[in-house]
Amino acid sequence: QKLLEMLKVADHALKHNLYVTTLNEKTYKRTVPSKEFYVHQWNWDSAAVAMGLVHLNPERAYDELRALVSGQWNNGLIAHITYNPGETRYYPQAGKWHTEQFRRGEIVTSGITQPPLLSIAVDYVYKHSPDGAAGDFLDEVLPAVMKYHDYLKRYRDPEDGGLLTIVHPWESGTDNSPRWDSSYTHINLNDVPQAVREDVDANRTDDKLGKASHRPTQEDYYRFMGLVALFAKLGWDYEKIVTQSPFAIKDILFSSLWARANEALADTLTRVGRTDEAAKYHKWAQQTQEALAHTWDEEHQQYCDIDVAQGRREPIIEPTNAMFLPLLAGAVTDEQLPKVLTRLSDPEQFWPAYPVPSIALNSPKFELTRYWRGPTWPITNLLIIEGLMRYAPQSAQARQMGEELVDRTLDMIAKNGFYEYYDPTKGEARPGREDNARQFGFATFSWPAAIFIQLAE
Ligand code: 2M8
Repeated sequence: QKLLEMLKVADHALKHNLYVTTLNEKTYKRTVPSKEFYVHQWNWDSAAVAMGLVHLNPERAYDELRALVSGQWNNGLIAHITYNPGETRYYPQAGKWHTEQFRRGEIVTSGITQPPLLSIAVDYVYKHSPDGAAGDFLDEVLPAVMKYHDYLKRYRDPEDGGLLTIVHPWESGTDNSPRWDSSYTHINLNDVPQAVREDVDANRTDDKLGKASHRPTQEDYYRFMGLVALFAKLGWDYEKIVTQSPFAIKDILFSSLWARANEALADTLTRVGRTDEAAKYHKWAQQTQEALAHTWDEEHQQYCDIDVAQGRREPIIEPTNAMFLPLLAGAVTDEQLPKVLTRLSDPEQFWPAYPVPSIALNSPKFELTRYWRGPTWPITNLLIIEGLMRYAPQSAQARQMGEELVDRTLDMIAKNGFYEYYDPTKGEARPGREDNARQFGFATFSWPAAIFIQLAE
């Protein structure tokens, strides 16, 4: 009964966050993460939303993904934000990116991307569609998805080593993760133009940047916007950006999704009889699995991101939940598996009442309410669940933990409603602007609603 009620509320939340616009004489339907704050379309949020939506209303899932690929650049980039016209509340506003020359007519985007959940969503939506319903959708979206993969391979893995480079913390999806602390020491705040800092200062308000005590700090934002200004100055030329950015990381979360995304794309292509084209993506998936396994650090018992900015090659040791994403990629070796599960199942680290916190509870950097530096996030739980289930056939422990994580995630969401993130110790919701939550109905967040639907299925 409770479950059915929650599904209705989830449906309501996803309708509440729907934006309908007409651009280039076409109608687009985009589900924004939260109508009260994130008023545009975000890349990996929308991918997750589509996977939930397909169970309620397949047409809306197709619309979501169609809208997501609509702003694709000629070089193949699918941006992290596709802007809704007329909305200026969220910072940075559309004009701050200086991406004019890459826009498709009236569709305005940012210039960076996000973890590549897209093809996983396309494959999922296709598989869960009623018979024969998804054909047109696939014809429309598949070329864009393949072009996006080619973009990622070409510009983000120029050395052809299997791991992808992100050039901005926002590309990781885990904006202010402690994973980036050591790289920040190489970004001199004095190098951030004065005008950029003043712009951040002028926008540091709760409605544009969110409650200060929960969100990334002012200095984080100087760095975020300093990088945006630098990339615009480099004309959004990704050959230059990847070599010159002071922030360039081989990200294990991003790369794990990349491996899984290539498998998913290969799967979709195989299903529609395009086996020859699938082979390339299988190969990329395998190459990334091997590369991820090699990032394992025996001393610290974890997979590591690698800082590759400006010729560096420094492994990053931080106990964040990104270290469990290689499960999703199928990159974990027989020898590594028990070690990964030992770490994940430790209540002092990653398995408190409401796992999986974004950083280990016993890390000195753990902060209960600060965004990607403590709270539990439904999106990373979903990916870790998929990862654990991938190892279920060979590990009873992985299966049991996967099932338990489904239950605890559903319970956490059901108890609170659809918030952006949650307290891992009590499972309470920690919305971006807690004190305003009731007043503005800020709790109506799309991700948790869609993920609730997907997990409840
Ligand atoms: C958060 O990121 C945006 C910037 O992209 C922000 O902090 O303003 C992250 O949690 C990201 O993963 C998510 O996609 C986005 C929208 O929910 O919000």
